This record gives sequence, C-alpha cells and structure tokens, in this order.
Amino acid sequence: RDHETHPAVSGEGIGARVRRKEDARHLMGRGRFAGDIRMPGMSDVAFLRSPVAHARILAVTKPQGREGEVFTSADCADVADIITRSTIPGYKLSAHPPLARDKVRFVGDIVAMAYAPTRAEAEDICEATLFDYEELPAIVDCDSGRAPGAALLHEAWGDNLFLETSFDSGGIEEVARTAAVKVEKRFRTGRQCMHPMEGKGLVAWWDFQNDTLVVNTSTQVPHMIRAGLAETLGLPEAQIRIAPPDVGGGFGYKCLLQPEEVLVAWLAMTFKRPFRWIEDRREHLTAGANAREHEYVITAYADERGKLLALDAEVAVNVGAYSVWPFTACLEAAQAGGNLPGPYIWPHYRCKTYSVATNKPPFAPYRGVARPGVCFAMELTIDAVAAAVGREAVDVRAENLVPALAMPYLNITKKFYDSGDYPASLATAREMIGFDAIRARQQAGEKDGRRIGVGFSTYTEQSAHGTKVFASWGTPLVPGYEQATIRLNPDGSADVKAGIHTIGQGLETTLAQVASEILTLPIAQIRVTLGDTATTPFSTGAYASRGMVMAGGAVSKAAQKLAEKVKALAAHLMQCAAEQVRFEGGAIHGPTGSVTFTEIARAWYRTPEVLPDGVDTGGLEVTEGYKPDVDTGLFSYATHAALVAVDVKTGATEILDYVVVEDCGRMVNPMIVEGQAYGGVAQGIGTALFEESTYDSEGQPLASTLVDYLLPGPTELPKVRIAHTETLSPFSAHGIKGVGEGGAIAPAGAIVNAINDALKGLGATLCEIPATPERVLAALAEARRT
Ligand code: MCN
Ligand code: SMO
Repeated sequence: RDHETHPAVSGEGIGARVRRKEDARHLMGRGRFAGDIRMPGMSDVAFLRSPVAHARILAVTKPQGREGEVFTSADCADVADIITRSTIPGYKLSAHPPLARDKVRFVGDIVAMAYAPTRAEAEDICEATLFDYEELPAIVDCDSGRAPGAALLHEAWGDNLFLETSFDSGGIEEVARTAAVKVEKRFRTGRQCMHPMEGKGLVAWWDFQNDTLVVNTSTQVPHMIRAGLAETLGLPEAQIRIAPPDVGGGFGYKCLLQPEEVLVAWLAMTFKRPFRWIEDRREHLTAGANAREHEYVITAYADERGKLLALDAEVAVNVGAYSVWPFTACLEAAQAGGNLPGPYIWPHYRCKTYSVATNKPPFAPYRGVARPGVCFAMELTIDAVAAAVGREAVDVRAENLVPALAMPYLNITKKFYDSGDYPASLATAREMIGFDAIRARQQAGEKDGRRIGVGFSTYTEQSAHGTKVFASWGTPLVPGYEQATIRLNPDGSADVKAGIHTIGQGLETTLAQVASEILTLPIAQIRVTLGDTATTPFSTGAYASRGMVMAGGAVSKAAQKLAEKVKALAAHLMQCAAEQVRFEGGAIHGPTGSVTFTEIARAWYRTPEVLPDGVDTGGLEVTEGYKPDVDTGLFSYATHAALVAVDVKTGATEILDYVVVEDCGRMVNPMIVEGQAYGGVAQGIGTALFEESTYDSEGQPLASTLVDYLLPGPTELPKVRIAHTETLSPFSAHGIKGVGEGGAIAPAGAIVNAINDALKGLGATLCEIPATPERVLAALAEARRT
C-alpha cells in the first residue's frame, strides 16, 4: 500500500526513490561538521552563564593574570545588541546584549566569555571569574507574567507582553446564543528543547587574502546569518563570508542568529585569528532557545450533530526573555492564532494571543512552529465536541474537514488551501489503523488488563510561505524568492549551487534529482554545493518547509534555461533545428544522431572555433530565481492515527500502532519524504509523551541532563506505517509542496486522543502534554474525586 500511488519512474529525476548522495560520507564518518574543523592557532571559547533567572549585574571580576582572555560587555562595546525589529503594530522591542550588560534575564544568559587553547582551560577561566549580582523576582509562567504588578523583565515596557493580537471574524455572540453545543476546554503544552543530533557550533577566522571574516557556522540560513552579523558587528556584509560546514540537523534551532555566534565572530574579527565554540548538551538544555510552551482557553460551538459553528480562543505563549533574530518572539503566537482553525470549516472565529516575556531562554521556531500545539488543541477540541454530541470523533472530524470539492479553499484566517482531499486522508487512516476492529477489541478487553484506545489527528502544513506572509509577521528579512545556479562543466558533468543549506533533509540529493529531471544526467554527475555565501546566489535559507518548493523551483528553472543553451549548441553540431533536439538517458538526441553533454562542453570550453559566429557568449551557466504562483504558500496535509495501550495502574502509555497518510504534492524522492515523516513523528512522540523542559518557581531549569529531559529512543518509537497520495499543487513547479515539518505536527493530537479514548469509561481526560505517567495518574485520580 505504501508505494502504489507512485507513477513508475525511470531514471533518477523527480519521483525516483534513489539513495542519498550525502549518505556515503556521513556513513563513513567523513562528514565535516563544525567540531571537525582544525585550524592552526585556533582557540576554544567557553561562556560564563548566569546561574540565576533574573538579576541586576553588580560586578564581573576577571581572574588575576587572565584579564586578556576574559571578556565582559564592557570589553566589546562595539558589538551591537541583538535587536529584532518588526513592523507589527504594538510589538515591543527587546535588546539582547550578546554579553549581558545591566541585567541577566534567564539562567544561561551570557555574563562573560573566555578563550584558551582548549575548551577545558577556557571553562576554568570562566569558573575563576566572579559574578556579583542582586537577584530580582523571576517570572516563570504566563499567568504571573500577566498579573498586575508583576516584576518587569524590560522595565520600559510597563508590562511583560511582547505582543497582544486579536482576530475576530464577527458573529460569535450570535452563535453563542443559539448553538446546541458548547464545549469549553483548557490545554497546555510543555516547553521543549530541540536537540538536533549535532548541537550549535562554529569556527570563525580572518581570511587575509580576501580581507574577510569567514564563519563556518552550523546553520540553516547562511545568507541571513551574514546579514545578522553585519548588523551586530558593524562590518559590511560583503566583508563577511558564511561558509557552513555539514549540519547535523537544525529543526529551527539553527535558523537564528545566536549570541554565541556573534561573540565568536567578534573575537575573530578583533584578533584576526581562529576561534571555535561547540555547544554542549547541557548548554543546549539550559541556555539554548526553546519552543512550544502554550496555554489555550477554548470555547467551541457546534450543532447537535457536531457540525462546527464557531471557535473562540485565547492563546498565551511563554516566549522567554528576548526576541530572536530574525523571527522575533512573536512568530509562535502569530502562527498559533492563524493556524488554530486547522483543516476544518469554521464559519466564525475569534482569537486573542499573548506573547508573554518570562525569565526563560528565548523562543525559536521548532519543527512545526506553533502548529504542534495548535493541532493538539484543535484535535482534542474536535474529540470533545464529538463526545458532547455522543458520536464517533472520526465521523465528526470527517464531516467538518474542508472537502475536496471546495478546493482551492480560502479559510477563515485567509489561508489559501491550494489543493488536496483532507477527508480522504482521514478515511484511509481509519481503514489502515483498523478502526472497526479496534472498537471490537475494546469490547473484548485486553488480556494484560491495559486499556487500548484509538485517536486521529488531521492537519495542514503551510509550506514555502510567501513574501506577504513573512511581511505580515514583520520580520527584518522578508523571504521571497530563492535562487540557484547551474553550470555545465568542461567534463560534461553539472554543478548546482544554491544559497540554501542541506541540514539532513536531503536537498543535496533532491536538488540533483530536479536537475536530472530536466537534463537526464545521472545524479552522480550533478554536484550540489550549498550555503557558502561567497559562491552561491542569495537565499534566505532552509526553514518553514520551503527548501524543496523554492530551491527546487529555482533549480528547475535554471536547468531549463541551460537546456535551451545546450540544445542550441547541439543543434549546430548535429545540423538540425533546436526544436528537434531532445534529452534522454543523459545524452542529447537529434533526428539523425546524438551527442553527449561532454561533447557539448568540449565544443564550448575547448574548441569554440566549431561554434557559429553568432553563438550566445553567455556560457553554459545560468542563475535563476523562483517563487510559486501563490503568495500564501502551498498546503500539504496528512492524517495521523495512533493505537495506544494505557496501563491505568502505572499511567504508562505504549504506542501499539501508528499510521501516517500524507500528501505533499509531487514527491521528489519518496524515500526522503518517508524519512521526513519518520523523523517528524519521532519528535512529535517526544512532544506527546516525554519531553519537557521544566523550571522551578525561581526560574531554575530542572531538566539539565538527558536523564531529566527524556528524548524518545528506538524502544519508545513504534514502527510507523506510511501511505502517500500525490495531489499536485496547481501553483508550484512540478506540483511540489513542502513536507519537512508535517510529521512533527500531528502526533500529540492523535496520541492524546487515543489515550483519552482508552480512559473513556473512567471519566478521565488529559489536556496537557507531555502525557507522562504522572499526568495520566493525576487525571485518573481527578476523575475519581469528581
Ligand atoms: N522533499 C521531497 N519532495 C517533496 C518535498 C520535500 O523529496 N515534495 C524532500 C526534500 O529533500 C526536502 C525535504 O524533503 O529537502 C524536506 O522538505 P521541505 O519541506 O522542502 O523542507 P526544507 O528543505 O525547507 O527543510 C527544512 C525543514 C524544516 S523547516 C525543519 S524544522 C526540518 C525539516 O525540514 N528540519 C530537519 N526536516 C529536517 N530533517 C532533518 N534530517 N534535519 C532537520 O534539521
Ligand atoms: S522550524 Mo523549521 O526550521 O521552519
């Protein structure tokens, strides 16, 4: 069933299930990550970080004799604060000095920086540096942050809100008066860290030959980091080269300018020699950017059959102390408010959002950005409406999804659902998980006494958001198009260069596949180099599930232009008309014969005397840019279904079966798309059951090791069964839509709905994730009390 929907594909172009080009080096340990780079004279950097969540800085005293190796904010007065401006009305600016100046605002905020020949020595210098402070009351949750008279993080603001937004389609009061069913719910999602396999890290050095600062940073967004460093270091952008090494996962964590990145680059700029910082796990757990801590208050109205009538919501997001560059602290709440209605038809919608500043690390986008929380809240709301009307949630869900016939569909928050059949994905998931058999099995009961339950979760994944979307979020760099260069080399192979980066998601392979689709060259003869700002055309980077659509579109356009040039030369060599030339099997065919790409290249580079006088001297190299035909992005979608067993004695949940039915338009490489789904689901299961970055009432992080912060491993992860459909988008090159985040969006909804289904007869419902054994037992105890 997995593969039956693919058309047969010959060759290695779009749709081919080929192995990844990058895997050979990674599997043999030959990747080159930031931590692998060695340079003569390189120093390692360590940071002294605040041990308290909120304090006024009284003094930072350097160890005697080591003064030259330690830096405080006073030493790098030429480093500008990280200030992320936004055009959104009412948004409040936070200035984050990379080295804290007057105050520290979270545990982990950087107080001093030291360098030494080894990391251990640099850490010793930090340890010998004294930090005197006067502790201030810490704000750790949204309620206390919003309470009147609360301590202020940023005194000048007058409150602790980065931003408040409200949306109202109108008509809610009318519905509230007449609706047969009213469901009121509160939901909460845990705070998370992102844990790419490779943490953040960078090496920065001065290139005297080009008089340029070179930064080998593990990033998703090299060209954006160049802009951010130019802003904070005061160097012209042209004097900064970002040359990212291999990146061992990003997931959003590596799409922002980090204070450490600014400071290490500053050292290289100032001392004109190499410096390195490699984040360790503890730094990631306690000081790195976070995601996902949402609180929802939801009132949903429906008719007596569960037809949705109106949604009234409030979302508060605990976004930490500062806005990150370039996405601000408000992206999460903006996305939450905009995406909450999900794949459903809601005739009326009202939503208020609050981005609450707290004494915790700043917020960054993390795979799915707000939508894992939104989907959890919405999918539990759908199940609650179904319970209120006494029907199966899967039926109520099916009847409220945007139907295929309504496509394209402009939803209540003006999201343009470009194509797809959402109810069909639900129907397939229902069949694959064996819904009817599960109901029968529940009747029979389990031999081991556990209770089983089934849950569904359907979502849309906005991918490749366009210019207007980013402009509406007010970000300082507005992503619009994406560019790529393709060149036919003298040996007849091709080079593809794009400014986007490969971070594990496979673009090195799939961009070659797109070029191969046009030129028919095997992908082994298409070298893809990405990310280096000195050698690639501009790109804002790999995030928001935009890589395949945007960079793929650019490579496709560039390859088509190159194909025209090659055809003109081939027509001359074969003495036929250009229209008679076609590509097949890596060669170029005319009516009476064929030539190879190598012959074309030889003619151009070595024997130009054989070419006609009027030959196009532009060469065998093309740069093209691309943006899709809709500005709101392309909407992929999927339904996830989970079968779980809950042990009511221990509160432990086991996932017995897990199904994904996804549609991301044309798949460039189905094997990579499946990898994206597996990986996303693994992270989503972490969100649903395990991962939480907990804090005490003073803002001390309690999950500072991987013993406290539980990442799911192989024993916790089920075998995921995946089915694809391919509804081509009418609005993108080759009908491609993005897929990078989707897998992570749905699991919490499906799994917690399944847990609640299992607990149904006991009157317990869970409304909070992660659904740890403690929370399951607490819900059961609560049910017994009431
Ligand atoms: N793809 C495909 N056919 C499609 C769509 C995508 O073959 N129709 C493949 C492409 O190789 C593409 C990948 O799937 O690169 C992911 O698709 P896309 O949605 O275009 O996402 P991006 O390339 O922009 O990558 C970023 C995205 C995001 S936003 C996060 S978060 C995330 C994700 O990808 N981070 C990842 N997947 C990740 N996977 C890995 N291994 N590591 C990360 O850090
Ligand atoms: S969180 Mo993905 O990098 O948009």
